[in-house]
Amino acid sequence: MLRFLTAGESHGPCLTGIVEGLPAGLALDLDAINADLRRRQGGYGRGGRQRIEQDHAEILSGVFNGQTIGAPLALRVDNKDWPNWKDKAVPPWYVPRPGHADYAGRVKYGVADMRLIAERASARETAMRVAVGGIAKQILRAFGIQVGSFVTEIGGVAMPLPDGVSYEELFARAEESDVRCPDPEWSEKMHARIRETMSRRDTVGGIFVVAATGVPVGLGSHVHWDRKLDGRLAAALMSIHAIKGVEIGAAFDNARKFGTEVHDEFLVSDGAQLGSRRSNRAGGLEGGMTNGQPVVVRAAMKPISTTLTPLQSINMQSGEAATTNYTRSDICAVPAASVVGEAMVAWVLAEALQEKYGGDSLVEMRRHFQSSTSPGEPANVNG
Ligand code: EPS
Repeated sequence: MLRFLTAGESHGPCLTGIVEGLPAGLALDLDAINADLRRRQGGYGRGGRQRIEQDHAEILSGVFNGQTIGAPLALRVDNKDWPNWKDKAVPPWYVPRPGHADYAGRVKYGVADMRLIAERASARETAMRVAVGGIAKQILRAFGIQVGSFVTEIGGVAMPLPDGVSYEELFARAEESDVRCPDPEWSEKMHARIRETMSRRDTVGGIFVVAATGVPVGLGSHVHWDRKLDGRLAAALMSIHAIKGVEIGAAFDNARKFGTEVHDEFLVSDGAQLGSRRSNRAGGLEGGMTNGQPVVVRAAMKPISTTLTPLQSINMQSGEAATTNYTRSDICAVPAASVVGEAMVAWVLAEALQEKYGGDSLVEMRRHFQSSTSPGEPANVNG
């Protein structure tokens, strides 16, 4: 079973991750992990912190001569901002920011200074998720699966999805844009929306797509609620800071249509492969299992809750009305969140891949993968 944990505060010395259950014999490309860390740091609309950090992962265990050995893998990403904070006298925070973890965290953990909540609630933690997800991506790549993302909407500026462009092409185009939008004209409009938000001293959210191609049929399962892959993907994406909505395929649009307009019909002629479809409105998932089509999920991010313009709040020590204090933050982090979304989707797919084709080594996983049933070859359950 694959699992991971992260530890670390936003302004502490470092972020730490422990990944367990990795198959032995996976050649790890640290440069690819660090490239993803750089991608997460980018994006127009980020705050001053990203000029300080240069995220770089260090592997401390579980790897020998560049390959996993089946043992727990420990990772570390340093916070370059730590020396600036370690001896700093920061006044306690008594005024919760609406939308942040401050208020509920203070009540739940019984700490007066809400900075103690904000430190761990910070999206800084997602740097470690991207490093861990980078490992998951390398497992997937060994089986021909690719995960990428792009941004479709920022602050209400919504790009219509282009027809007939492959996901690989959309991923590649997104890399050219500093808002990770695959269309240059829409990129410029999103850029303008962020500029306008800055001048209004406000924040914006948006929507991104994560897609995975080359996914085999049958990851996840229909037999139990907690094995359904769509639920697991939604939970993983919703666990990312500020993500408040997840859609599988064209779910919300599908909800407004007739069944005959929605369901992805099978193609049985024209030399189409058994199991090919006319469309992919289901986002590659039926009955909680992958169906061989690209897995497509969208996530909605709320605007960052640290706003330059104060919001009405309360001083929790005095009980008096107060307005929020501005602390350095991002104006828009949707492009960064899309890279974190890739990491979480990659993680869930790698977990499901290992459940289906499991083994203690990559060689064993590959053997199981190669000998698995094909669409025209049912297992002999009912004679
Ligand atoms: C964050 C607040 C800002 C962001 C941070 C998330 O940090 P700071 O308070 O140090 O300016 O920059 O994100 C990161 C540090 C990062 O690497 O993504 C928050 O409150 O969630």
